[in-house]
Amino acid sequence: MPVDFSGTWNLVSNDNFEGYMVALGIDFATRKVAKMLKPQKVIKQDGDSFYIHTTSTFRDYLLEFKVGEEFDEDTKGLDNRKCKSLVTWENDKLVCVQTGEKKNRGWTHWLEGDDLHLELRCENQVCRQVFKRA
Ligand code: VLP
Repeated sequence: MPVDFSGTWNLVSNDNFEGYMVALGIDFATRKVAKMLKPQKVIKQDGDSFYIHTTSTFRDYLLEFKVGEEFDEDTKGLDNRKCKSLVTWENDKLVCVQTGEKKNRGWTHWLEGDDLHLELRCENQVCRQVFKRA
């Protein structure tokens, strides 16, 4: 296990979340609410098994997967699409490719100092989020 992402993490910055949401086709009213949120992530990691629960006052989203095993993802409560998702290690970075209707969709998590980073990608948009331990 290269790194351990386990913990409770609070969002502290969220660059271009708007562009990412537009790329996902999230409607204006939902974007208006969503961009005010300060989501928390609870990550439980047991080797290559992950539980990532993103919670907020508005919606929450649970993702469970094993690194290297493709799974069917239903982004219910987000953009409500289905995709085939695969998470792999790229050195100490956790990289997810979400294959489906949207081109170039995926995300990358990594640790930098005491911070958790998340890059969310969709089409030509990149959102960069930083979290600190709660
Ligand atoms: C949809 C886009 C906001 C905005 C509307 C609802 C859940 C990596 C990965 C694990 C994500 C988070 C994606 C957020 C996309 C919002 C509700 C916000 C709270 O995280 O940690 O799934 O994909």
